[in-house]
Amino acid sequence: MESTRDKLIEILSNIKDGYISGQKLSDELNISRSAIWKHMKELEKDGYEIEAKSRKGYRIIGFPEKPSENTIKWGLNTKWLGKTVIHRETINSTQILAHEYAQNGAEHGTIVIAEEQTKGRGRINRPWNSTKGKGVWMSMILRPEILPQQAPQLTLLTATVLADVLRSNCNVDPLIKWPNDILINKKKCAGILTEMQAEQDQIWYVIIGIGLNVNQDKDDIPEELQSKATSLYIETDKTRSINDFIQKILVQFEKSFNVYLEKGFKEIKEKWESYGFRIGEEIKIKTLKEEWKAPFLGISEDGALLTQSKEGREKRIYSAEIDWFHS
Ligand code: BTX
Repeated sequence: MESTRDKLIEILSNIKDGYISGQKLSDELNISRSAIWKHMKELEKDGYEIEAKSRKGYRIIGFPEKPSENTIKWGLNTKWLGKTVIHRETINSTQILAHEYAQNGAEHGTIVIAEEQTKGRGRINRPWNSTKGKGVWMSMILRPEILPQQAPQLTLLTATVLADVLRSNCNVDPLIKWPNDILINKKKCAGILTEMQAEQDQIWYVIIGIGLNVNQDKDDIPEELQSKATSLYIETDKTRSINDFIQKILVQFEKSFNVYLEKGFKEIKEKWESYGFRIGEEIKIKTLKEEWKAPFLGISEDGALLTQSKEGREKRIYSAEIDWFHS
């Protein structure tokens, strides 16, 4: 159940202009005006900035740095993405909780975020290291009206969104390693995991998980990952607001998603290719049956890697081991 404190924050957050009087708050929350005043003092202790003006009332002018449902929604400039935010301090995986919410009918655009994941996961159940408070660990629940076979396009779209946000805000040069790793200086800074529930020709829901390393320093990254993982702090020597990143990702995702629905995959594909790591270069490909070298030509509409077969014919690769760092 929502506590009085949560209701108070919600009411204050929803006042875009002006103030709300102590009397009105006390009526709405059914508590005394002195209880309201005590709550305000508690909020201030937690980093909320509250302005109290005589004869006008109260308003919030600043939120604490730490992410919460309210801090994420405060000033978030989206129409449908992030209108419902589910936030947890610690959780096994935001994907697992997002599946539960989605199965119980959570609306399109609901997001699930956590400060810390104890069982963050990557593709094929690989572990995703999610240091407490140092990164964006978020899952988005979407109910897109597209065919199940188009869902991989959403992963590629998400990769372009992350690359755009990093490039425009952090003065870095991100590249996307097919299909979905975001690299900075050849090390992985973010990963994307797309999971869905669908029937033959209908998607029930898609969950897009984003893991973005923001403020980890070298010691936060497990030793076995140090040669291949990085964070924005390691790359730029600057700590950044996690809240701010979440909002920027949500705004950019909503924009790109709308472009995708209106115009199809073409623009997203072109953008993806503009960020594609080693596109146009020769790569080493290894499938169950064979191993060969061929140029990386781009991606196809269904998200496959376009290359050439040993015989030089165009070939789509859906899964293979690729030696990205040597050719
Ligand atoms: P992936 O399978 O492409 O990458 C997983 C691999 O990446 C691991 O095997 C490991 O080598 C490496 N790795 C693990 N943790 C990190 C890290 N923090 N930074 C860089 N490399 C790492 C990528 O899967 C998809 C990751 C999605 C994570 C999000 S977080 C929110 C949501 N909840 C959840 O459980 N997963 C998603």
